[in-house]
Amino acid sequence: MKDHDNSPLSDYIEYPKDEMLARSEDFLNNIKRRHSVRSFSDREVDRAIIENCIKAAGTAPSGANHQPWHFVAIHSTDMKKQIREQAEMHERGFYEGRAGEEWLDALKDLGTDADKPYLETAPWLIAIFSQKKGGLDINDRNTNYYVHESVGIATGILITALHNAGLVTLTHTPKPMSFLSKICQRGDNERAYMLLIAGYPAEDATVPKHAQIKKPLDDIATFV
Ligand code: IYR
Repeated sequence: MKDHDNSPLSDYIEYPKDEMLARSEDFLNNIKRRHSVRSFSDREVDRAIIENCIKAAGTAPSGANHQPWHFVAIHSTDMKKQIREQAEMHERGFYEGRAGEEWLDALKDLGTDADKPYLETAPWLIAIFSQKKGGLDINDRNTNYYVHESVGIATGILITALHNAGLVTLTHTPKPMSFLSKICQRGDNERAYMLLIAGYPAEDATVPKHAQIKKPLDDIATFV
């Protein structure tokens, strides 16, 4: 790569080793408090907070830096109502048979069902779309690469940013999700990837015990 195509890494911060360890511990302790929450308060959350979290998601690495994502931040009562109606309709089909016995068994400790009142209660729903074609310019229609990976990373950063701001989230993937494209009026180039619910937790919010069991390091990592 030509030198003049790069600029110095001027915003890197090197922390002293002990501070680095302390920061890694602090982050771990903080992110351990992230839970998927299924009962939301209707308290309002400023749009500026959601904007910052989406901007944070937009810094994610992506294939060829095409940034193959679009976030629709939904505050509209009418759109939330439509989304709830459609999601519950599909989820009823899922829970009443389409899921199959093994899948329903895997979900039983989470206590989920087809009722999704939080889709209307929470102040914000963020519909995440992946883009088949794109590029740096909004009008580009070049091939996108590693779309699923890229949008997954951006979504992870979004969830982390929302948690860091002091909000709770739920990742929701109604099946099928194509109704989201229609309600959000997204074109053929985009595919619904996930719906994030974001807001304050309800005062009586709970977290399933099952969801709090995280695999120990030895089960998730190998150091060689
Ligand atoms: N989409 C359904 C079912 C569901 C599936 C999985 I995998 C989960 O981890 C949780 C729920 C729902 O939202 O209820």
